Amino acid sequence: MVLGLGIVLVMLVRPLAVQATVGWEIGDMVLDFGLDLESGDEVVLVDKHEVGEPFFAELTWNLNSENCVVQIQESTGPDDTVTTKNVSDDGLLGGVVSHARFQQVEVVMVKAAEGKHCDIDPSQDEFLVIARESRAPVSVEEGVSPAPIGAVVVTFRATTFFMPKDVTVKAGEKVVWVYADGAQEPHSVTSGGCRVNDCSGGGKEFNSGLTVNKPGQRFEHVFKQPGIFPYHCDLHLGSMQGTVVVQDLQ
Ligand SMILES: [Cu+2]
Repeated sequence: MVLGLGIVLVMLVRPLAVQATVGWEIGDMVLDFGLDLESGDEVVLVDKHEVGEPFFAELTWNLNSENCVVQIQESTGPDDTVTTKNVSDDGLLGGVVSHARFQQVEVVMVKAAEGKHCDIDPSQDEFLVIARESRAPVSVEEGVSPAPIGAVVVTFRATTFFMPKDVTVKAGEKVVWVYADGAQEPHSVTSGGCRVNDCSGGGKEFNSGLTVNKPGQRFEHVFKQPGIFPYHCDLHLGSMQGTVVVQDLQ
């Protein structure tokens, strides 16, 4: 298992007020990082001057600490007035992982709340992922209306595999797998169980293919029939495995 590290793009506003962010490309905003901020500290994670214009951003995060405040500056109105907003969960991913989208983002900021210490630790499964373009689901089944809110969400990361590993849903419910890592290492969500490292014959029920490789990307599948559905990642057979248990509606 290769531990792929995303490009960490952090500009300390205080005290390094003019240090530019470097190392990322238009269209890719990747964060997988630890932060340690004292009260009043603020980190700018995206600087629009690197892009040249306001951009779309889709945020996915899991921050256990209420000491950390995520904010965006968004330009609105005909005169592009910049307003600062606290980022809060829009509920799209059922609250299992927080999610938000913004259209005209100038910068994304993480601050330590007043009088608090903001400590983000990826090894504690805390993360903030910012995709600077809309990450559409990589697979949408025919005849299924998009994105019912309340789907069961499984996140996966290069460092912590599928979380939670095993989920239980009712027939007809959707499971959404969210790439919540900055590693940009391809993964798949492929149906089928494995015997040790032999997962051959999988992919009959569902298969994302190796297309899930950007933060915020999703793969989703509606489980219509009751049953037990083991699945795995085609590239990380030994470590990335999980099971979806689908219960009858009765
Ligand atoms: Cu994988």
